[in-house]
Amino acid sequence: MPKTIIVSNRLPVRIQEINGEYTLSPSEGGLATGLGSIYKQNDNIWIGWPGLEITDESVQKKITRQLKDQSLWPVFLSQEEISEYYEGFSNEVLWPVFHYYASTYANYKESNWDFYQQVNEKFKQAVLSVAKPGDTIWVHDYQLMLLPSLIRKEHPDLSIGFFLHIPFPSYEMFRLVPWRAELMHGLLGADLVGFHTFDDVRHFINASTRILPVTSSANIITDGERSIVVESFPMGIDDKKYAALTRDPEVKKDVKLIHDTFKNTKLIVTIDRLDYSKGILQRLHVFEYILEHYPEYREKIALYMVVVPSRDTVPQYAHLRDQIDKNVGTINSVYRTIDWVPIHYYYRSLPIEMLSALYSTADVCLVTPMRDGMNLVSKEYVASRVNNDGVLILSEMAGASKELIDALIVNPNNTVEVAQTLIQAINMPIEEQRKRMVQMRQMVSKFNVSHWVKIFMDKLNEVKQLQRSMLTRHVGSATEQSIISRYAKTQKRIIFLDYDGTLVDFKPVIDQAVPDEDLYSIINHLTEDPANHVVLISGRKHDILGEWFADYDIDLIAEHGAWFKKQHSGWHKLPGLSAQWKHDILPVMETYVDRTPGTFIEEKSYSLVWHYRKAQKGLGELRAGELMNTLKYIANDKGLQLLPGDKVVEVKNMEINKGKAALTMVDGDKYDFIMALGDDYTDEDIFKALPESAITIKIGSNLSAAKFYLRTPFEARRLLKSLAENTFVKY
Ligand code: GDG
Repeated sequence: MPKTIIVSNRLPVRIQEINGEYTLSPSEGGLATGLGSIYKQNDNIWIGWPGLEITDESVQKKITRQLKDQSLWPVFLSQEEISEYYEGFSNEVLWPVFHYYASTYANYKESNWDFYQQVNEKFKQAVLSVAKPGDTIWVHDYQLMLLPSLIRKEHPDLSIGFFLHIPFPSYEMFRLVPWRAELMHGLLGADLVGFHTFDDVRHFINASTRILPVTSSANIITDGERSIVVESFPMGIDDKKYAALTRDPEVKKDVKLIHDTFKNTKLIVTIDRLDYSKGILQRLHVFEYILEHYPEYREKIALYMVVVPSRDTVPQYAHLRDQIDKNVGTINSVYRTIDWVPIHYYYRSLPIEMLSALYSTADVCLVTPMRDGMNLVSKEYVASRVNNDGVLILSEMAGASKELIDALIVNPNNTVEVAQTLIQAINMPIEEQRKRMVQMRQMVSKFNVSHWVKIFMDKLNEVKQLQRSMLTRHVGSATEQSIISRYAKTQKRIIFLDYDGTLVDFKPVIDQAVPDEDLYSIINHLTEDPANHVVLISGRKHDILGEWFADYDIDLIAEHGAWFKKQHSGWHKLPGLSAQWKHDILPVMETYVDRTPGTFIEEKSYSLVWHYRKAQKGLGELRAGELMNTLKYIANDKGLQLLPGDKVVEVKNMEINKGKAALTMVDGDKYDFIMALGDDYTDEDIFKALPESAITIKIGSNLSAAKFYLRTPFEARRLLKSLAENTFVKY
């Protein structure tokens, strides 16, 4: 039975060594809870580092056995690997860059990168040792960005999902990483790449198309033949667990203790891992600002600050810890009184019961990271407010702010704004608290962690099925044989061929894409058979097509169907067309040429085309969108059609359409073999217009209304050659 393999840097267990014996206890992290429903089922497995260095092989074996009983599979790492791959590359390169701290904290060390690759390889080996065809792999987070491609290389058909728990930065940040192309390539080995927010999705798609030769359309990245779907899946928490905790006797005891201690003070709670991205120092500054500028709040408020030890072997984290100690000490020494301490600071991990007691008693939860992928603390606070009171202040830089819109949203860099918001929170009337909290609780409950797991896995299955159904459409040797045998049995055939991108590759300068000897010989071979009627149907200008193909036994349709030319006779155009509209459209297009270096206008009899193939990457697409928007209304009024093509925007008369043009050729005549090859948007009209029995083939991409696809003009020519070899009608 196919299984699911979860892969993350850490396994969801804590291992403790007591007198040579190892005990395993489950970790309480959100990921462990959320995925618990999956990895404990069937033969599913979770692969990861167990969290401590174990060098002795016999101990490794013993622990492996213990873990196996819990569906866990260890990847043992040496101290050197941990410090170079995890502390070095993951936490001193990726973490700062992805949290917009590149200039302050990123340290691009070659040896860190070497170890990052080496450890990703090690994880690959672990995956390969358990993966079977048909399995689904779900890779988590920034420590394993190379893994999807490493696995894909060995098992091209596996279903691979990747989820990034931290933000994906804008291209301008990501490009700073010396190994950005390798990292991006690593991720694109996945079928589905998930992020917490839509902003991350946008940044990722943008970075991918700038760094690698891939294209994107909406949320799909096309890398050669593969389509990778990119989507946001905001992670949730186990809300019921937090609500249930509030009824736990242990928690109730802690709640009473907190109430007694903070009888006459409003309690503000903050909980974070030790990290510069969490804005802990900035938050202390806000608190100090209030005590200084609003003395009436002294002795009326208290900050309960829990900082969970994390990564303090990394120098920047040790330094941050010292800074926090110092600032808390200064504030407390300046403002404390005999029976009031402004800041209650704990540098340790608290038992979950105490955490729950704090969540359920705090009047305000202050969550002000400078950047955060999601931030689960904010959701845990909401889930713990079973009486629907309490106020959440949330940084707009946390992914959670996109969902918890009823929180008081602040910019964490704005000390005065955060201070005033804190005062607003302390004084918020209970009705308003309830109104906001009810909305937020509904949100946290509906989009909980099981929902997150479900929608990610459902989407991954859907993507895989979509890819499979597309793969079956590639003209492989079996399909080619069946097309040839149909061809050989038929007696009256019509073959529509688009030109650019179908028979010849695109060239930076359009007039360079001239037909070559090989192409002429293919046409000659095809047309030698009197049963074949070959039609070249292109968006090119009619005079150019005439120049190239007038001497051949083929019909020509130029400018998307504005002009027709039967073999060896003259051109005639579609009746009733007017080009008056050009006077209005041309000046608008010219302003885009003036503003966008590398672009130009091509004028055809009944269309105007703005080309941006040589424009700055990204700018061309942006301006194309703008141009389409600008022309939208005027085009409608004038009966024109706007066509976004391959690095072009074309405006033409509505009546002109390759599909209609192709149909006029087919109608009336009884063809028993109809085939069409095309590569772009305008060819879709042909694919849709032709009868169901037609063989329609898209060149270059598998997203199309066509029945089949081929990868390149080279493959298209090869198919035509094979057909031409069967060129004489078999009676
Ligand atoms: C990364 C991303 C994203 C905290 N103190 C104690 C304790 N905790 C638990 C909290 C919460 C978790 O730790 C922290 O989760 P966050 O989401 O706030 O932050 P990161 O650790 O940075 O997580 C983040 C997340 O991945 C998930 O995708 O949201 O943006 O940076 O669950 O409850 N737990 C206990 N005692 C403590 O003292 N027991």
